[in-house]
Amino acid sequence: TADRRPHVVLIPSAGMGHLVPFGRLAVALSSGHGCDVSLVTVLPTVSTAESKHLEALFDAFPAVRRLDSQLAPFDESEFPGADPFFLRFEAMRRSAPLLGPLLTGAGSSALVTDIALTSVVIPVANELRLPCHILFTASAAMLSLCAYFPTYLDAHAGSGVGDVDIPGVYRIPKASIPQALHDPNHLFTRQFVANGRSLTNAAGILVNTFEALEPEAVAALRQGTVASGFPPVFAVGPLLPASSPGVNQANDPANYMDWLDAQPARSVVYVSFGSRKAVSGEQLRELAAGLEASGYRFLWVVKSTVVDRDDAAELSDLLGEGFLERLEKRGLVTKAWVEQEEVLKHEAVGLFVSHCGWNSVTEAAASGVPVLALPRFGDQRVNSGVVARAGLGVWVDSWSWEGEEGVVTGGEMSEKVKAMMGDEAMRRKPASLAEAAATAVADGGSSRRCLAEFARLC
Ligand code: BUP
Repeated sequence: TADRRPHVVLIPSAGMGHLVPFGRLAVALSSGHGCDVSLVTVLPTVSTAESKHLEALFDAFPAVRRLDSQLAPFDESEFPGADPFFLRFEAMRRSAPLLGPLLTGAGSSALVTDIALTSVVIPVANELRLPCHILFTASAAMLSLCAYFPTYLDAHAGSGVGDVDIPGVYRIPKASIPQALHDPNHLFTRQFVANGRSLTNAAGILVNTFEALEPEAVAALRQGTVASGFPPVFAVGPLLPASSPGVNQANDPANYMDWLDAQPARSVVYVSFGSRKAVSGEQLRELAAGLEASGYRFLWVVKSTVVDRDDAAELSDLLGEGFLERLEKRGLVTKAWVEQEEVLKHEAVGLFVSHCGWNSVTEAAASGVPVLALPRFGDQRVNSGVVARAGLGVWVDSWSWEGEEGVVTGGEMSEKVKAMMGDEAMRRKPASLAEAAATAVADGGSSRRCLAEFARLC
């Protein structure tokens, strides 16, 4: 009936990069679009950051219901040495049949699942006669790669992965294709291809981007140029932070906001490489040297392990003898969680040295802060390409990063930081992207209209 309130069940996978946008979508749908919303959780989470985030989210937004799901037994030793987040994806994929009874009990009217679970959740949804949508938490460029890659593999069987020219989008150079995808037997590749093939069976695809940031990819996906029969694409980004104290874990042991308040406008370089995976000790020390030599102030979030629970290393050991003492007045280094959105919106911040996880890119765009891209793996090189193409920042694509050719040296780093911090003109394009982002999510804007249109389908 017309007055029925839709009940949308969101099924994220693992890792902050996936959980953060799902939480934002949950809040947007429940507070702005008249939906009842449930979020499926699998406990314990892989990282501490995820469990804190969930706790704070449910606390601050009681309208978002929590639906606890279980994992079927799964022998992880099948995949020795695999990334713990990929292993969790696999465990969740194998547990998809358990979702049936859970969803029936919850009385849902539509599902939104993560790309990592797509090919296993769609059959469950079909059985229950529920529309199954996807929230793609990475870029539209990655979505187009995901949609096109199975076709590419079929056409290049046995010849290895080279440059991938995505119809209607652009050519992704071989070096930017996520490393795992060069190995057809890699756990991630098997999941990626299965999910890519199933995309056309989804009811719709939400993607956390906006038209001004990725015009080519959004248009090509919508026109069916990337894959024919592609479902409707809703560019709903940048998904806004669920702004409520605590939701982003506002435990500020380093007092970084006070520290930022005391710095002059646009004087601070913010450095963060996301919530997961360590950079090598050698690279951390080169970065430290680069920041020191640049002469600029900096706020640096250091993560040195794949999963935060394992992170016991001392900063002084990671960054080299005497670094913290020498730079005490100029830089703040923390291993704690910071509220990145707030940091990027702070007027003291003039540059973001980033691994280019997609959430970080959208947050930089929304804040108008130029990005110096230091991608490491996964989709980060593709995202860095988006950053460069959109004029959001600079990517030296010959810089290797944890790759065969070694590390980016302190000298290279400091030169780029100085060039970018010293160039006023560099801020113009990011500022105009921030305006475009604000327009897109405001009343009548493209992202806001897409989300409303999507909510009507639920
Ligand atoms: Br670290 C850190 N505070 O201290 P990405 C991260 N974040 O708010 P990732 C903080 O976590 P994947 C911190 O703002 C972003 O929303 C940050 O997502 C937030 O990178 C999110 O940028 C991190 O996509 O995830 O963590 O590497 O590999 O899945 O992209």
